[in-house]
Amino acid sequence: MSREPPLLLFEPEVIEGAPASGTLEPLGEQAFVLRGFALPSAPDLLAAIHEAQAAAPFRHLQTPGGLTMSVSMTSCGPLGWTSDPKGYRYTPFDPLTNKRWPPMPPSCLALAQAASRAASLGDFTPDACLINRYEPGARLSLHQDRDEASLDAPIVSISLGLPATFLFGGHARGDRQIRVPLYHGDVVVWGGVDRLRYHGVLPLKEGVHPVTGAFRYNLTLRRAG
Ligand code: MD6
Ligand code: FE
Repeated sequence: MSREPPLLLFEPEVIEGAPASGTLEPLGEQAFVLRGFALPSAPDLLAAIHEAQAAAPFRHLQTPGGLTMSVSMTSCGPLGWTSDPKGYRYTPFDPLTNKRWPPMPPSCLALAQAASRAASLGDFTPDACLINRYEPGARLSLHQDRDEASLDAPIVSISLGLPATFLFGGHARGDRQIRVPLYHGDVVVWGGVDRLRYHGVLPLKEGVHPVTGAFRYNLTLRRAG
């Protein structure tokens, strides 16, 4: 049987080497890649990252197991995600500066709401935006996102800069994973029955992106409180 053609969300825009912009690719029943969905907002999002990092610098967090994460992180919005030898949690204050996290930029909020609607996951008002910065070699090992108080809200994840390979598995750590290439401007949205699926990011390959240089950025918006 032939597959349905992908659903067009908006007028396509071409990026070299990347799948066609404007397509909605299913990863699960309630998990999708929205190709190129963040391209129109990319300049605003990158300016927002720049502003956030001036107030809340990127840092390599320690895991409860005592390892240093290869991805550097910061946050914006009312709640920020943090990790140290005592555990993972969301906090209203940045432990590095003891100040509130920088505000969530309107461009992030608007994009998260639009992406959730485009994926038929309903109204979404995130209160936390985790900002990940990958340099070549940085990776994120297989995990579930389960530190949020509202597990019924979806997660919206925006990729900017160098491409990465995203691993998307099942509900058990050992379940088979699919490999999903993510490019500048792609948005992953998942919720509902897929909300607790294991996922990770393979080590970032060396490269130079015209907009972000040697980095990949990922913004992950959640309802944490
Ligand atoms: C990343 N993303 O793409 C890491 N988590 O850099 C995540 O860990 C993630 O993309 C939950 C939902 C979507 C994600
Ligand atoms: Fe995650």
